Amino acid sequence: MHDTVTIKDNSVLDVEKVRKDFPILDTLVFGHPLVYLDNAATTQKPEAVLKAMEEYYHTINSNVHRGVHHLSQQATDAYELARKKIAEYIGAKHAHEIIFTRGTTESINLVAYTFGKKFLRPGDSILTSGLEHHSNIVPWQLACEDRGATLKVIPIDENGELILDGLEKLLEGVKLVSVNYVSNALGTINPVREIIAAAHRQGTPVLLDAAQAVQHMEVDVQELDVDFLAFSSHKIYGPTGFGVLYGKEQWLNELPPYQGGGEMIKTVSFEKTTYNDLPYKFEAGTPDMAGAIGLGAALDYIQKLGLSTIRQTEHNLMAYALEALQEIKGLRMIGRSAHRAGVLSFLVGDIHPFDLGEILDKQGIAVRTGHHCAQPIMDQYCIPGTVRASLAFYNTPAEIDKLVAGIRKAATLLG
Ligand code: C6P
Repeated sequence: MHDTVTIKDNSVLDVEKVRKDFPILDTLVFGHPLVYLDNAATTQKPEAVLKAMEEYYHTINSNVHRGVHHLSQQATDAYELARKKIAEYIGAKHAHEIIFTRGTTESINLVAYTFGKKFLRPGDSILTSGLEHHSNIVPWQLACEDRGATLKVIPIDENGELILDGLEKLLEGVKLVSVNYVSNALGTINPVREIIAAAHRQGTPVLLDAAQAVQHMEVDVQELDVDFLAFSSHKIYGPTGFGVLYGKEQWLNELPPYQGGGEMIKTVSFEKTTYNDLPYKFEAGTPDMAGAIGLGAALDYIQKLGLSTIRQTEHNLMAYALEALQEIKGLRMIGRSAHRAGVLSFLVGDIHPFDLGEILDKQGIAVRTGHHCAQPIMDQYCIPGTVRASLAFYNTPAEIDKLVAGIRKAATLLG
């Protein structure tokens, strides 16, 4: 059973108009108009996000939750409004279930550390998958090492899809399941509903790494019934260095604090410290106010365009790109799931991905090459890495044509 994403209407974006919102897309690279196809690494920021952050620093910059003075109140209101917007965007029941972090990596580390400390015992295990980014592997390895637990892995097949046949058996002794919604290396959309349902039948919580999902499709934490969810602002048109951890209230209340400092406390004495309520218990120190406000503005922007319209626009572009790339002689798609979002990973003949990426760069085409922080996937395919073109709604069929022409040129030069 695969996750199907319902597209509510068939409307598509006026991409030429939308592109005007992203000033950086007019950049020339080596004399060529930039073709930005590295959106899975980070997306470009619309003017509305840049403006919101600039306005914050120009007009209300001050520390939040600390001052009675006017600016501090205004900054606090803007900051907490952003939390509400984020909660609404992912369908959280309460704004206090949204913890602000530095990104997906920190969100997963927070859960791995605190959940490990509270719940992991020698002989227990954590279940992840063979399709993960390093940031959904290494934090769990650290927690398992620390607690004498083991890390188990859902295997993948040659199409880059999870093999769920043995899932019930794999779940035995598992204290938490942590998988991604969409693979950053192959673009596979994982059947997360099936995984969550199976885990919950055994009373096991699930963390979803949604770093490559929330910008492409509707993600509703209550409908998914997921226990934790992590994503990064910079991959959803917001600023870098800012991210989100969603957790169900009862889970967040059970976990111990992650870092100590200001804001996360209620009272401090040398004898005993008591901790703050959610979400502040997990937010030690002065937070990134402009980051929160920037992400809030990014979500406003996306919602104005319409997530189902974005989804349909990207779906059409993906179909166009898949067909066009497959016409290239010697091109091998890595990951062949029919359920994919955002990402096209491939190799061409014997050309090293890095060499291909360099030649594309000289033509103004930005792609990512290498293992994409997902080395176990590359090991599975016995390859050093891939060339990855990753799409956003502001990309065009004409840009895909340039990518195809660029690859053909590289193949002639290097083949
Ligand atoms: N993937 C890519 O080029 P941070 O770095 O914390 O914002 O996100 C980490 C992360 C976690 N999970 C997934 C599925 C991801 O794709 C990423 C980031 C980027 O694929 C940079 S390595």
